[in-house]
Amino acid sequence: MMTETKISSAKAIELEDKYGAHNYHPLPVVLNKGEGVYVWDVEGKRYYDFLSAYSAVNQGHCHPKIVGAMMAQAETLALTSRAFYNDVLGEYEKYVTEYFGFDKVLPMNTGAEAVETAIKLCRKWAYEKKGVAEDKAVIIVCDGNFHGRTTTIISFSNDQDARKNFGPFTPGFVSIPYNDLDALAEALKMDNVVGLLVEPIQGEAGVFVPDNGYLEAADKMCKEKEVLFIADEVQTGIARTGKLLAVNYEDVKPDILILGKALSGGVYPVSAVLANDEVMMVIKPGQHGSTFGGNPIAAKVAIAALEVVREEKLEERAFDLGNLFRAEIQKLVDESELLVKVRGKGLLNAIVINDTEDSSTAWDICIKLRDNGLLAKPTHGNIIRFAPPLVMTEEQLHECVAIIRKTVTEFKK
Ligand code: IF1
Repeated sequence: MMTETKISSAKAIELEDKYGAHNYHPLPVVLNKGEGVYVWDVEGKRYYDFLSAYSAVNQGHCHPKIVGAMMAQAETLALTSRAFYNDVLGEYEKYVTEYFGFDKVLPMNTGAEAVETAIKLCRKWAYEKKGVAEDKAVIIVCDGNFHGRTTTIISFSNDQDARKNFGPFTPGFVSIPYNDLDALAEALKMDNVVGLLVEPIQGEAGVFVPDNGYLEAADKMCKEKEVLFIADEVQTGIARTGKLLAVNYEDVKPDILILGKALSGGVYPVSAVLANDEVMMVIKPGQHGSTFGGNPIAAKVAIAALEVVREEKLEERAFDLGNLFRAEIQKLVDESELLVKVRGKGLLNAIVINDTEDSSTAWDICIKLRDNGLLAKPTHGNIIRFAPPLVMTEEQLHECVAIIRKTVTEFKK
């Protein structure tokens, strides 16, 4: 019987460095187990996971109900493609559309695929329903956006790392300042504007929470101009911010809703685009799709992942624990020269470090956090995102706050 050879951290890192593309710069820790709010490294050290795979494991690592649903379906019928029907996709489509209140869902796999799908839907709706001249559609996006890494999506990014030397770029996008209704009003005066694609909270930009009322006013302005409000809730959705969707903090009903990441609890790539028939029915057979989109495993996994959100009251937990977390970290901000502010909603938070964007301070703090048993990673430069699984208990959160406090107070630049 093959004995499992335990690989050392150094060896694992060496293999990735030698045989893997260098498209990431991971924190130097090699994980081999995850359970709930914890992950373990190959040397057996336990950590609190304060990144949650960028908000994909809201339900906690390897949630037994979700893993169980995946295993059961995987040993029954894993993939049919959409060339044929299967007995679980329709059940999932009914469940997820009723769960979020839309007529229909177009199932995909990754967040970027879902964003691309939303862009195609919006454009096609504009040409076929709104009467915009073909190839003239303009979609408004916001400065500082992150919607994925495909060539079209990075075409409207203003992050040089994400777009430099990947041109030529896809036309048809206009970028305006985030959280700026005057800029939106100006952009909506342009001809052929057909959609606004926006993150309800800008995650990668550093957990930028817009002013209260921004989303509702933007949604209203779009509806008045017959422009589709497209909410990218890939990172902010599925209870992460203390509501099922971040847009639920305001009276906002997106025309197109984009979901991903925690739609599967982090066990499997599942994403989805939801819309009402007026928009969704512009797509006809053969006009869009994906080999794995809506596969039986994804369908069963997503149902289980969404059931867990309700059964374990993850919205309420994220809301309450988030308030507790920010209150505790605010005390540290008030005491420490190193911290400028804490911001966020629910359990999507970030601290701004008192140093320049190009300093290594945020990274160095994350290294010390790792040594103290908590894993987090900087977003841009001097901002550290804190996003633990939503299944955390209050006691565990206090322990994590203590680790952050200890690390910050002992930190020497
Ligand atoms: C990486 C960032 C977070 C997203 C929003 C769509 C997507 C994402 C709001 C695309 C994905 C991931 C991608 C991952 C790191 C992570 C990330 F740092 F890149 F920006 F979370 F903030 N919309 N975000 O946040 O979903 O195709 O990845 O499934 O690319 O490094 P995906």
